[in-house]
Amino acid sequence: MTNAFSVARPTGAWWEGFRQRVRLHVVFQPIVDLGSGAPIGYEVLGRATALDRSEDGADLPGPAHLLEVAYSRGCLVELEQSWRTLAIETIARQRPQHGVRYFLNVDPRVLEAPGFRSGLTREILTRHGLIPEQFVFELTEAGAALDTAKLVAVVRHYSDQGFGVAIDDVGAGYASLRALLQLRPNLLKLDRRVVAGVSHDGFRSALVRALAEFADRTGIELVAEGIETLADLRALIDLGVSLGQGYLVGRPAARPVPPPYDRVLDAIDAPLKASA
Ligand SMILES: [Ca+2]
Repeated sequence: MTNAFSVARPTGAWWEGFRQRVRLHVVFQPIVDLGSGAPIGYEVLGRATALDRSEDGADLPGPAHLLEVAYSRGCLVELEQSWRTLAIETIARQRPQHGVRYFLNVDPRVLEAPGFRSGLTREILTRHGLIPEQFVFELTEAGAALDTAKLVAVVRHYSDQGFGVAIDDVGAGYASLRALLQLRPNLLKLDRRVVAGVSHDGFRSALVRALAEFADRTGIELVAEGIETLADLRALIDLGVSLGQGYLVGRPAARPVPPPYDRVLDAIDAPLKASA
């Protein structure tokens, strides 16, 4: 397999130019226990803002697109590490809440990149008095580009160090079911495109119920992503999905703060609240 980095590596000048024009930062989106509202963790999302918008003329592409650009320029490791370091520094400053985990997105292709150094994240954590057990790596869809043996190695690489591992965007890509069988992750994140409309689509709700049962039997945690309506939230609780994330649950914020989820629970019918 050809390695894009070996060709693109000399374009490190692109990265320097990028860093001069762009401010990188991170935001935190809560993941809650849908029944009680207790936050079990926060997904850390990378963001980028053009420093001089007039010069740029247009908004920067979203994080996923930016990662693709960085990959094509041979700078995936640099971008991932920058966001990850920012995340860890921000978490360390906040004094992490007890029992709360931080979910970091990882593009599995970084492990194949020449600039990648094993154990770096752990070193940064140690420097800040944090431990791997407080963190979960979400393997993104880009992992489909790697073969399964390599993905299994990625999972082992992280779980051997004590990190949790989640498969991200389950249901969005064709490789997900196969990946699920072979990777044996700690956690599944159900893609928003599967979740949206679960309240009024019997086909969809049957699939979610089956996955919730699967998660229950295997001891895997299941998080529904992209919860945006009360009807879908109500349906998810009814289907046995215990954890969730989305604009209705809590919006991304500059700091990891518990969302006002009580108000959302209050909006759910009282009989259902009692049964949940
Ligand atoms: Ca994610």
